[in-house]
Amino acid sequence: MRPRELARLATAVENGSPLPSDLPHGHGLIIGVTGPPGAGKSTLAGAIVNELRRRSKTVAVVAVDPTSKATGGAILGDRIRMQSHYEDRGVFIRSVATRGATGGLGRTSIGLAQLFRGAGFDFVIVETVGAGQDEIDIASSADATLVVLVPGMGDDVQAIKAGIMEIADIFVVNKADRLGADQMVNELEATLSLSPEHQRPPIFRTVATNGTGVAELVDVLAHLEPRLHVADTMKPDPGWLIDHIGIAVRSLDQSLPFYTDQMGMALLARETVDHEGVRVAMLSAGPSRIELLEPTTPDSTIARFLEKRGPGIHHIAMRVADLPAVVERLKTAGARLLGEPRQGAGGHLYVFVHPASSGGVLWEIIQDRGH
Ligand SMILES: Nc1nc2c(ncn2[C@@H]2O[C@H](COP(=O)(O)OP(=O)(O)OP(=O)(O)O)[C@@H](O)[C@H]2O)c(=O)[nH]1
Ligand SMILES: [Mg+2]
Repeated sequence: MRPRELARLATAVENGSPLPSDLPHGHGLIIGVTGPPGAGKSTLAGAIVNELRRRSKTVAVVAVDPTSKATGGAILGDRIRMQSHYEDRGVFIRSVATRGATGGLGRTSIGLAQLFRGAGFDFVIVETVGAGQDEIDIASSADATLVVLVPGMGDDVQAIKAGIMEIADIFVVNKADRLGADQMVNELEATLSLSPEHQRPPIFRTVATNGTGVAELVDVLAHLEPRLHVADTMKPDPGWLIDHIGIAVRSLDQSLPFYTDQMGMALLARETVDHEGVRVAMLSAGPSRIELLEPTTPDSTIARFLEKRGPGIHHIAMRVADLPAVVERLKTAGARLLGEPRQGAGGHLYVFVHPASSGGVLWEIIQDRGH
């Protein structure tokens, strides 16, 4: 994509337009960079860009500037351009001002990040200030979030802890050239020591202004695995999420130990749905769930399924952002729906699609609550 075309699309996203429907997902990684004002986030972003370019990686930067679009973007742009990326096609910088954004800063920056990832950049860095809802939203859409702290904010660590500790995948103590860097690292380590070892984010020290420590940080970024995103919130053709997979079993008691004891999945609920002639066990599976279904009457749907096809996957339930739109497309394509969308016990809309239309699996499509 040409820079001018990309800039035009970015402006459209900032103004609330959905992403182009033919935009590919892209292979790149989205990296959130957040922390208190003045921590050196922009300088660090610039240093990371330098290091990534040195490794021949392309990178886009989204900077959320709460104060002024003109100066914020210019500052970040200058930091990076100063370091000789002016006219570099492998770098693309966009700043978002609070006032320019429609539908929330978080949403806008996520949309921009997805746009740049779709445009093919290897990395997309999203800079935001603080630990508010926007940062949490961005963190949940990013493949990793760097939290940038600086020496001398000891007491602040306690204060910011609540919001920021959960979203940090990597801590960076920047301005390590200043007094108190060791103490800052120690305090962080002390705070983190409360959580299990394998869940503790690594801590890096950097001097963003001269690039010290940045290569080590980028080593980690370069080896990140893309995260499975729960919500690609700005996908026009809604990002979908498997809500649960329904599995027909002859006996819950015999089947459950595999899931709970051996797989180590949490049993969320067990219930009997009399009017459907089924006993259900819900298990947690990350953002999704596994639903085990055991028939209680010989004429129930599950009993008949077992008779015909034996134990196994009975249905897949998918959550979508815009159920009416999906139903519309299914109908237009002549898919076989089992009735019209109806309301479930929780008030949500859902519809079933016959296996004949889906390649052999019964699909349950559910309207996502968040929309
Ligand atoms: N001594 C020292 N100064 C630094 C370092 N990194 C950044 N700075 C300086 O800190 C100041 C703030 O840097 P920025 O990169 O603008 O910080 P920021 O976190 O992006 O700031 P906001 O976007 O306004 O929240 C600038 O004057 C930088 O030159 C560092 O590692 N050491
Ligand atoms: Mg900044």
